[in-house]
Amino acid sequence: MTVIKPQAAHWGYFDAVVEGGRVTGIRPFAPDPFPGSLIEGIPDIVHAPCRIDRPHVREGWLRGERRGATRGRDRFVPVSWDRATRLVAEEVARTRAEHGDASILGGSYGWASAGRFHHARSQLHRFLGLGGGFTSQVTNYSYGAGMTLMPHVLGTNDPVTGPATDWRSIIGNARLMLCFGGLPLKNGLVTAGGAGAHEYVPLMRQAAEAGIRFVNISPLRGDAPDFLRAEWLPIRPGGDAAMVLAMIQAIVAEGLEDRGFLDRCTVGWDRLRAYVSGEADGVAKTPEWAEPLCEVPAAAIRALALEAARTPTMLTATWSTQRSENGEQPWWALVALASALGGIGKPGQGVAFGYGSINGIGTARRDLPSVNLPATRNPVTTAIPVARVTELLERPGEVLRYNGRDILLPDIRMVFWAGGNPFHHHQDLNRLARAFSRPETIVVSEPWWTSLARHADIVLPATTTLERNDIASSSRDRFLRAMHQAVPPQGQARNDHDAFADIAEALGYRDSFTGQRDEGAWLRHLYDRFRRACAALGEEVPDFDRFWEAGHLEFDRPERDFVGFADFAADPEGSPLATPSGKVELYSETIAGFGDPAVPGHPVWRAPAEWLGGDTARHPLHLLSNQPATRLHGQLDPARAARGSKLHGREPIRMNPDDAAARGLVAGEVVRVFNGRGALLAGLALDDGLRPGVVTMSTGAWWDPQETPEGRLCVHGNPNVLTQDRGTSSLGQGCAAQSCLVQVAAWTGPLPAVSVHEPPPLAAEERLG
Ligand SMILES: Nc1nc2c(c(=O)[nH]1)N[C@H]1C(S)=C(S)[C@@H](COP(=O)(O)OP(=O)(O)OC[C@H]3O[C@@H](n4cnc5c(=O)[nH]c(N)nc54)[C@H](O)[C@@H]3O)O[C@H]1N2
Ligand SMILES: Nc1nc2c(c(=O)[nH]1)N[C@H]1C(S)=C(S)[C@@H](COP(=O)(O)OP(=O)(O)OC[C@H]3O[C@@H](n4cnc5c(=O)[nH]c(N)nc54)[C@H](O)[C@@H]3O)O[C@H]1N2
Ligand SMILES: [Mo]
Repeated sequence: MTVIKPQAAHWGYFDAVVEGGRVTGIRPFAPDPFPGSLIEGIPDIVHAPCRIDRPHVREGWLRGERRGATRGRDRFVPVSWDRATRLVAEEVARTRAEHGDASILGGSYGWASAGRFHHARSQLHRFLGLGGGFTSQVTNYSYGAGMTLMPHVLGTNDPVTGPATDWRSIIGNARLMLCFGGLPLKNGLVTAGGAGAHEYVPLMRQAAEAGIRFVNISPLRGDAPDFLRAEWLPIRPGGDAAMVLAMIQAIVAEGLEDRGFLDRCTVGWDRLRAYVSGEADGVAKTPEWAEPLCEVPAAAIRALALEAARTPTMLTATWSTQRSENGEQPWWALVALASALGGIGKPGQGVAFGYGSINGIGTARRDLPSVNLPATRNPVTTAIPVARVTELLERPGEVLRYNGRDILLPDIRMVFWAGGNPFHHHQDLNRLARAFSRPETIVVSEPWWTSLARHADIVLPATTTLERNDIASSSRDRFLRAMHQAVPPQGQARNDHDAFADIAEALGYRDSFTGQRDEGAWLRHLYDRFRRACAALGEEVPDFDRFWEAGHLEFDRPERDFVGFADFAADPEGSPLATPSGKVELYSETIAGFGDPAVPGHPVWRAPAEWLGGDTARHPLHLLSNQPATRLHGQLDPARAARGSKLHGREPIRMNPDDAAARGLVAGEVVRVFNGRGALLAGLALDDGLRPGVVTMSTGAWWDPQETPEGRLCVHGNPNVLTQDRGTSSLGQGCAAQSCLVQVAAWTGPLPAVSVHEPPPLAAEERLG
């Protein structure tokens, strides 16, 4: 018998086709104009051999080896749920009693799954928060530097997270769109919380048909889809701030800046102008100055600047352009360029980030409350910027400078992670693994044997969304999805909520954790809250039973196109920004007051330490580790699309044919990619749409470290063994993964097998329950 169940993933809504208790296929969500192909991997992962079938405990940990290097190499002992529950409860209680609540790291950064009640990180925060608190993490890997900067400059993160000026407003009003990092189609496959409709592809096609001229300023030609017919300026990675500052200089030199806008709506223009003109430091930031830095010809920079000054222009940059050393600067410079052009607040003009980074930026959204598990209070107030996790473990008792504050780093004794994977997301994985040997206990909840689960002491097997009921919802979308349980939990997997409820019971607070509700009661409760909040906004939505039966809700598109900062630009005194001056801060007294010479009060050019403009003697290639087209981060790596993309089972590295020829490398062969931090094996793919000197590898191949005659290698191709682990700056402390130099050579040794999609070595099951 075939059963169809409505479901959702970050990579789209779908119907699950269920036969004989197994998911055998999926059908795309009918209203979705561009469902993408990632959803087809669902059956592969729900029934994958690397599902965690039972709770497990690391053998050495059971023997009492707490701190030390065996983590990640040990065997695992299968145990009962009762035993695992007791062990976790005892460890939480012991750690709190001996070392205090702040010694538990529960930040648990990660994307987890689409359903909002069973959202693993929210459940974990509730569990740890009600139990006394935990050290947390703030900001994110996506745009951590940008989101710390923008409140100082624009008083809001809207141009980063959305709402951003609608594509329809761009289509109707812009004639030129400058895209730093391009508008890569692959990134629109996903929306956090689930996408009912992938609307950005049709909208981009309309923009091309409307005759807007696109310029793709990126090391990769493929970052702009062919249908945009974009001009390609193959910029040197990390050179964006120089190019943008030079555009401002070129505009000022011709007297083309919008003085009216600058006077009415900004502060600090005089100081920025003095910097770009060279009055301040004797160096005029002319296109000729910028050319050797960004390697875009001076004539092209000047021509583009003057064209933008005479044409309705939209500016955008992908989020990755701030995921590098000094990543705050190109974004602040773009806000300054948009101000000089006077476009902020005008339909289809100004600046917004991420049109090419995720589905839902600039597309119609609900602007209704989301269906989220309500947050509980965390009695511990210590939180680190998320990408400083290794430093947190490495230097307890020391100080981390972030956004003008000093954070005293606590001594972490226990790590609890659910719904994220630092061995996917973090940089310099060999260093992270060393830092991970320091805590006494690491608890991980995961459906799959990811690299993080392999580095845990206690492993709790979690269900996937297909094994539970839930509601999918995203503020970047205009749908709401009922997710019906499609198959029974696989093996002994359990929902995070149920697992944490039992641990809470052992610790004496089950009822406050569950709120005395089960899954069904929680879904009704969350939906009813949502419904009441909608009613308060004048939006009628059906009751829970009708929603559940229908499988989804669809909300109308807003009638008017959203234009960022329209009210402010029309009346800067009446609708001021939430900055100290109420205006766009091209000079920020606040940031200047932080006193870091690397991040002065206005946007500047600061050369990265690691880039093609620096010391390239040993590692002459710039590695960009961008988002994968074939999966979401580490998720779906065992599924068909990602598997099919690999070469000899390794993640592809893309390289310009000239760089390959210079090294005697041929397409399809396995190569060794290395620098001072690590090494990996990859399959070589040639691409003449890559700027020479730049190589790219997508993130997400599960880390598979093995000892070989050539040293320790990730034999599968996870680029995070190569990336550097340092903050963007003391301001944002964001992830700087894109500033990374490597070398590539032929691999002549025997080819080690990739073993990471199989379960790790197990010891015999424990007898005593
Ligand atoms: N080099 C480099 N590194 C990067 C980036 C880059 O550009 N370059 N990008 C960064 C960015 S922007 C991001 S957002 C991060 C992403 O990093 P993460 O969000 O940490 O990556 P995911 O693989 O999505 O991890 C989510 C994990 O949650 C698990 N999970 C899913 N559902 C459930 C559930 O219901 N319960 C439990 N317990 N677990 C569940 C999944 O199996 C998966 O292992 O990576 C960052 N890392
Ligand atoms: N299919 C798929 N889509 C995804 C994700 C996924 O895992 N899979 N992850 C989602 C997440 S969590 C996030 S945060 C977003 C991230 O979205 P982005 O950060 O925008 O994605 P990336 O692919 O890392 O970067 C886009 C392009 O920027 C270019 N670029 C990199 N460095 C530079 C530079 O210095 N200068 C210039 N001009 N260009 C540069 C690269 O060529 C790269 O291809 O993607 C989301 N979308
Ligand atoms: Mo992200």
